[in-house]
Order: sequence, then structure tokens, then C-alpha cells
Amino acid sequence: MRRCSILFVVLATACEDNSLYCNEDVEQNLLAVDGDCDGFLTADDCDDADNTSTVVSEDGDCDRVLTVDDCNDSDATNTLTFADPDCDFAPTGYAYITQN
Ligand SMILES: [Ca+2]
Ligand SMILES: [Ca+2]
Ligand SMILES: [Ca+2]
Ligand SMILES: [Ca+2]
Repeated sequence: MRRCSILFVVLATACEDNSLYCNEDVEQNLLAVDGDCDGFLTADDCDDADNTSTVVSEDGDCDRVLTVDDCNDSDATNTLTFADPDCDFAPTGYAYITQN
């Protein structure tokens, strides 16, 4: 009787389907909530199909320019960085002058 119980446990373990998990590892995220298995859940991931993408906590507008470098991290069309410290679209040391 006891031998049968042990055999059942061994068979049940062998039949587990781990394909719903990242790398088929039950210790990792489910593919349903982390499509690219980069450790960031879909809601927190700028692109859950790209494991090289940025994440929302570091890049608010997901334009691949990190918050610390982004002149406007709530505007994805503005990808100016602090290489242009005054964020005026002109190279450092220059400024656009409007004429009257
Ligand atoms: Ca992800
Ligand atoms: Ca990603
Ligand atoms: Ca950004
Ligand atoms: Ca931006």
C-alpha cells in the first residue's frame, strides 16, 4: 500500500505541465503575466514582447529614454535627453532665436 502512494507521487510529478511558466520553471512568472519573461509583469513593462525593452518605473512614456535622461518623460514624441540640458532642441551652448 505504501509503495503505491510513492509511485503515484513520482508519476504525478513527471506529468506536470510547466509550459505555462517562463522557461518552464514554476519558480518563475506565468507567461500570461510576463510574456517576454524579463521579470516585469505586462502592466509594468513598456513592451511585454521584448525582453530588452525599458520598464515603466524607469521610463514613464516608454520611448526608451530613461526618466533620468528624458526632457519630458510623459511625452513619447519628445526623446530629447539631457545631452541638451535646457531641452530647447538646440545643441548645448546654442539657442534658437525667434525674429520679430
Ligand atoms: Ca515582461
Ligand atoms: Ca519587456
Ligand atoms: Ca522616457
Ligand atoms: Ca520622452
